[in-house]
Amino acid sequence: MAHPSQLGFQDAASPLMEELLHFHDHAMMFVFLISTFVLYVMVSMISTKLTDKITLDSQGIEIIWTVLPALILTFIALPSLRILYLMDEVNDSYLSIKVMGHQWYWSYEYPDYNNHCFDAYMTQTSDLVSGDFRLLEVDNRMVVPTESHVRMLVSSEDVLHSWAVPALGTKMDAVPGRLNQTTFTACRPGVYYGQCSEICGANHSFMPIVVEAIPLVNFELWSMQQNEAW
Ligand SMILES: *[C@@H]1O[C@H](CO)[C@@H](O)[C@H](O)[C@H]1NC(C)=O
Ligand SMILES: [Cu+2]
Repeated sequence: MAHPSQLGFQDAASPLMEELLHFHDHAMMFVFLISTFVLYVMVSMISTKLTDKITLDSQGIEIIWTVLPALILTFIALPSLRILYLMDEVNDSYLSIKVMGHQWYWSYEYPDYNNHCFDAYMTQTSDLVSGDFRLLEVDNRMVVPTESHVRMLVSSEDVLHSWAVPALGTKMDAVPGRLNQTTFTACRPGVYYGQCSEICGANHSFMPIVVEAIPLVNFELWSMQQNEAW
């Protein structure tokens, strides 16, 4: 989760999020270079030394300020497209999980694991135990194995929702009547928090997402326990 008054992104927990962070830094480099340059030019123009009231055109500088921005835009667009298509790719996945948005909770289904399914409601503030995060904990976490491709099938039972976990670089709109897919790979064990990211009604802020990534052996144990409880 983000820590209080955090600036910037959460640490990446999936290869895709790592790519996104790199791209963000790459784009910010141009932003800072251009802002600094423009500020410098504006400040220097306060003195009249750099201006000339009889200049009508200047071929040389016009070529530079046309070609250079075009080059910069290309250097931003190409990596951006690369990540866009990378995020669209759903490789052979180890397991699929179907998540449905509801007003106002998420429900999960594991078709590869005996159709195990459960709802995940936010833990009320009065039920929190010490160390829990207010408005972020749920009663049933979505458990996944680490270092495995997980395919999420996302849809909604009622209105638009969006299933998003920032640290995993995942965000997929849940549209009623439509099924969409996205994928992530958690590279290390951990508990990752997210929230519904499409305004969906009165309790939109109270349907958080908790992904618990554990090693595959522990995941298999977890799924066996769930089946016994069933
Ligand atoms: C699925 O998600 C992608 C990417 O967000 C989007 O372009 C596409 O329209 C969605 N498909 C459906 C059926 O909603
Ligand atoms: Cu929602």
